[in-house]
Amino acid sequence: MTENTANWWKGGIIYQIYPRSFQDTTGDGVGDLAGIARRLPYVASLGVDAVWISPFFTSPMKDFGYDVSDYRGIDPIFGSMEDFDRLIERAHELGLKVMIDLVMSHSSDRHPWFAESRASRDNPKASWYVWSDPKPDGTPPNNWLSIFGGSAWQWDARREQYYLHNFLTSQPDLNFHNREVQDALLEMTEFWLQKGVDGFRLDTVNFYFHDAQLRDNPPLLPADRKADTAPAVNPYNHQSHKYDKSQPENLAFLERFNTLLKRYGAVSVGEIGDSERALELLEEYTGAPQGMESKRVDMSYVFDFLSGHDLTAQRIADVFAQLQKIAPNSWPCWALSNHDVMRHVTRWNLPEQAAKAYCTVLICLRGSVCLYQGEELGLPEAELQFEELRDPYGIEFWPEFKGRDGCRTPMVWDMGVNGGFSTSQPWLPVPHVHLQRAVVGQEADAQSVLHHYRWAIGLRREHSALRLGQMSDITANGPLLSFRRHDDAQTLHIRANLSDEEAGGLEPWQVQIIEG
Ligand code: ISL
Repeated sequence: MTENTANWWKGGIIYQIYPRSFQDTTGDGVGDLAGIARRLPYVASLGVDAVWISPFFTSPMKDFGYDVSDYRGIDPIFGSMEDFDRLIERAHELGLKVMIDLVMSHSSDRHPWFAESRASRDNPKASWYVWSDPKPDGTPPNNWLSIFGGSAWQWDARREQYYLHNFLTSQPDLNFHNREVQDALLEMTEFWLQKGVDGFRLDTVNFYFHDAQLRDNPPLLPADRKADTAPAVNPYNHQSHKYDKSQPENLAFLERFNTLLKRYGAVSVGEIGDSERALELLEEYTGAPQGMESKRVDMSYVFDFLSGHDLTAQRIADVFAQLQKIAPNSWPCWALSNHDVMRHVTRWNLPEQAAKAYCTVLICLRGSVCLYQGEELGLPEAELQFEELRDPYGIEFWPEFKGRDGCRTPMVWDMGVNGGFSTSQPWLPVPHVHLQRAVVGQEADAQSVLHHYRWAIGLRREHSALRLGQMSDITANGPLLSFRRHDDAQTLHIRANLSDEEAGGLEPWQVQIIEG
C-alpha cells in the first residue's frame, strides 16, 4: 500500500500502462479502461506506487492517442468516463496513485481548436497554432524538421500559410506564446485534477515553446550528432535544436502549471527529449535546493538509459558524474523501456540473469523509476513484418528503423488465446515466444523474472536509503559498478557485476547489496 504522504513520488516506482495493449474486455482486439481496472490487483501486487496510463482521450489515433481531438473525452475504443471513474476508484482502493498522460504540445488536426484556427487568418483562434507565411519562393519559413520525417511545416491551402508540427502533419503544434492557449490547457488540466488524478506525465514537455522569430536551427557536424533520442537514420539528428524546442519561455509556463497542481497536491513527470541539453533542462525544470520542492516539474523523465548505448558500468557511472556536475539539485526518473523504444532485453541482448541484474541496479539508483508493462516478464521486442506495422514512424523509416510497434504488442497474461489479452485478433500480434513468458507461468516459478521484479521493488520500499538517500562513491571498474546509498537511518553498499563472466569475486550478473 502506498503511504499517503505528499512525496510518494520521490523515489517512487511508476508502472506504465499502454492502454491499447494491456487488457481487452470488449473483444475488439484493443485494450480498454475496464481491462486496466480488472488487472489493477496484479499491478498493485508488484508493489509499485503508481500507474502512468498512456493517452486514452478522444483521438483519430494517427499516433495512437498522442494526437488528441478532445482533451476531456474518453475515446470510445477505450470506454467511457464512467469506466475512468471506476478505474481511479479501484486504483485508490488498492493504494495506487494514478498519473495520466497530457499531450499539450500539440493536438490532433481534428481538434475543434485547429478546425477554427485554420478557417481564416483572423478568427478568434487564428494564432492558437503556429502559422507562418512561406518564404518568397514558396518554401517553408525555416529549416526545422519533424521527428517523424520531412519538414516540420505543412502547407494549408485555406490560409495559404504553413503550420508547425514537430511530429505528424496531423499533430499541429499549439502556440504557447498565446496566453489564451495556456489558459485553455490549464483549465483542461484542472478538469482532470477535479476527477481525482494524482499526477501527470507531460508528453514532450520541452517542446511547448518555439522561437517566436522562427530562426533556422544550426547544422550539427557528423561528429557532434547523438542518436540518443531519435534513431541514427533520422536527419533530425543533423541539427542543433536551438530554436524549435527547449526555449526559456517554458519555465514561466511550467511555474503556472505547477502552481495549479500543488493546489490539488498533484505531481508531474516531464518527458525531456533533447540530445544536447538534457541535463541542463533537468536542472532547470526539476532543480530544487535540499529540502525544497521544485517550482516547475517534480520529476524529469530522461532518455539516458533508453538509447541504444550499452548500459555498461562505465556508462552508468558517467551519467551520474554528469548529473552531479550539471544537475545536482534535480530529480530524475529512470526507465529502461517504454512504448517508444525497443524493449531493453533485446536492445542490449540480455540473458534472463542480466535482465534481473539491471532491474536490481535500476531499483538501487537515486531517482524515481518508470517500469513499462511486460518488462517485469523479461519480454523481448516483438519481431513484426512490414505488413503488420501500425506506427507511421516505423513505416517512414523502415527497415533501418522499424518503429515502435515491436514494444507495443499485447501484454501476455496466460497461455490461452492471444495470451489472455483478447478473445479476438489483437491490433498487433502476440508473438509466440511471449506466451512462454506469460504472467501465470512466471507466478508459478519462484526463479522467474517477475518474482525478481517484485523482490527488488519490495527491497526499495523497505529501505529508505534506496528511496530517498544520497548516492555516492560511484565507480566503474571493468564490468563492476559500485556505489553507496545512505541516509540518516542506514547505508547500503551496492556492487554489481554487469557481465557474463566472474569479476571482483562476483558471479556473472550478480548484484550484491550489503547493509552497514
Ligand atoms: O525528442 C525526441 C527526439 O529528439 C523524441 O524522442 C521525442 O521526445 C519523443 O519521440 C516524444 O515521444 C512522445 O511524444 C510523441 C509520441 O509519438 C510518443 O509516443 C510520446 O512518448 C508525440 O506525441
